[in-house]
Amino acid sequence: MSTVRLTMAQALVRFLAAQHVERDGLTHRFFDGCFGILGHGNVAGLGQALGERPDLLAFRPARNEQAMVHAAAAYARMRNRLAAMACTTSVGPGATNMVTGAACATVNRLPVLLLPGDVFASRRPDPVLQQLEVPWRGECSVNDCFQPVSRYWDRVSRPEQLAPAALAAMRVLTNQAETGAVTLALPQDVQAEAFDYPAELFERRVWRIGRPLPDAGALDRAAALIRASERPFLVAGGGVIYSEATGVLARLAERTGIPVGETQAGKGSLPYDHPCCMGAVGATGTLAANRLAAEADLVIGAGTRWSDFTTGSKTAFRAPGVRFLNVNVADFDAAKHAGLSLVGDARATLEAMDARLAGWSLPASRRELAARLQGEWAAEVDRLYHLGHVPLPAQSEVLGAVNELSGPRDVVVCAAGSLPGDLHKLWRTRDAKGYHVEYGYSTMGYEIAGGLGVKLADPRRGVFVMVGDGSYLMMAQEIVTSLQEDLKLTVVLVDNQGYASIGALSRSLGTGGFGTRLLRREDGRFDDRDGGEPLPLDLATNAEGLGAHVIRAGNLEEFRDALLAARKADRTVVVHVRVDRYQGVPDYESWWDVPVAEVSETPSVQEVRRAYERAAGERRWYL
Ligand SMILES: Cc1ncc(C[n+]2csc(CCOP(=O)(O)OP(=O)(O)O)c2C)c(N)n1
Ligand SMILES: [Mg+2]
Repeated sequence: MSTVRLTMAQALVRFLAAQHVERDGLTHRFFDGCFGILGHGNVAGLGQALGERPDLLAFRPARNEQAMVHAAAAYARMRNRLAAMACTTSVGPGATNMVTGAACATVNRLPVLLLPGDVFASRRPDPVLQQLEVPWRGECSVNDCFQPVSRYWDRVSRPEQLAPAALAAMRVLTNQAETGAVTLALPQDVQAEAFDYPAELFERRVWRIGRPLPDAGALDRAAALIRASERPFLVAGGGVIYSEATGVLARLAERTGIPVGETQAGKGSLPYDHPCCMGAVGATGTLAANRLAAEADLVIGAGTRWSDFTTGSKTAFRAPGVRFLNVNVADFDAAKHAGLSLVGDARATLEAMDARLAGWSLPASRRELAARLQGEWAAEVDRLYHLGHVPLPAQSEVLGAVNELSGPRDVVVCAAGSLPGDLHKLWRTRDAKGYHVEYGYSTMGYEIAGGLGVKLADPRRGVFVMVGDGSYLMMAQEIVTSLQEDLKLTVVLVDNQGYASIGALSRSLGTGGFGTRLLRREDGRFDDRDGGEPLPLDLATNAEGLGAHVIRAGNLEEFRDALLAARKADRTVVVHVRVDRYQGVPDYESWWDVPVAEVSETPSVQEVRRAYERAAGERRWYL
């Protein structure tokens, strides 16, 4: 057997460079590079290995470990989970900074390979700098924190363990049902240790991503359910986009007339003006989708994990005998809501369904209803895009301007605050990859880092990052990385001086917006009332300091001009615009379950509690 003498870190780099995936006959490399921040724990191990062989795996230094995992997750999402990035860190804080990123990737079912440095496997110098000692468990380190947020977790405590650990990691990363964050904790002494690895480990390896189908019996039962339904409604989730099922979905919907609502990850499954596209469904849904959802007798979920935002906390689907039918590559999701479970690839399964539904379609009256609702919704979007709100514009107008002035293949990126809900309702998606809102974990700080990952995955597309002032303050530093990597982003910094979304939520719950405005502390209160002295923040100047080309827009007209000027800039642009904090987009016959205090001294809370109990009484079990 031929062997190669390498350090564990060198062996890992060689292995990663040799991994490929194949789907539908197309084969390409799985890893496009490695983000990292070096320190003790990886500088002499993986750092040495990456530095020695930049031809194998490109190293991309980042500014914050959490951010680099977001960038990696966004990259994988943009590549429909067929490619990924690795992330290397030092021990201790560098490592645990990735925990939030790992959770975010796992919630969103996106492959990222995390390589945190770890304390010495030998334990000879213990406790090393940044080691958190666990008095009752010698082999525990902070990297054990990654276990519940990873889909596979391992610690490579001997160099030869790399072979099984790396193969197990690849199985999970490329498994469409199981994928998410995969963590290989790498003790720093082992990274630098040499071993005679079998040469076979480094040979080109192709992981085949199939298109599994449910069994014929399940497909027959599903077709019978649909044929027997009078008011079916289909909910398209991220799985439709990842499996590239948008074409077959469009055909199926068009032929049968089944209207389609979209989740956050599934938005873009149909172009916004497709006759069956009812847009967003659920808590942040459109009136069109929510009306049809409410009366549906059969709800077909395709590639969705049924989050509470999609189901309106189990109030969106209201028909007395409503049944569910779930197409999902993961049986975990397919089984939800006591649905008829179709475990399979979304594209292959929808194709099989289409064939079984030959000759069947909904009566013209259902299509007419959908067309009328779609038309009414288009008018509502137009209204919100052009409110003429003064003196400050409304956020919906800023969003509308970005939509109208971006190209059909450009991508909008967002994650937390009031923007995701507004985007879900109002963004007119023209391309299956044009809408990128992280709303599985809704991580403040994902926005700019995520935009970086999107641009890296497809540099030919324009990338518009829409970020609130709160999220910007949490994580803006990857602007620097975008300059370093020459990845131009257009960042729209929507400044409403604080956490407006939570302020509005708080006011709706009777708690007056407490703690959600950026105010100088005044008599111990942090209420969201007018008055109070805002903190002297200048985020535009902050962005300038990070090297971005900054444009300050004082009103909507200037904002539109700024977007046009941003096109000509040769590096990342930040367009700063103030919007009216209190001019939100309404909800459309939807509800989201946020528990209200059962007892309180505050009359407004008592009143909201009574309304909460009434609304909560409408919740369904879907058993
Ligand atoms: C890391 C993280 N911390 C806290 C939250 C809870 N949260 C959701 S939105 C929000 C405020 C966001 O503020 P900003 O970005 O200014 O957007 P706005 O609400 O003003 O639209 C907070 C605190 C979160 N989603 N993520
Ligand atoms: Mg804000």
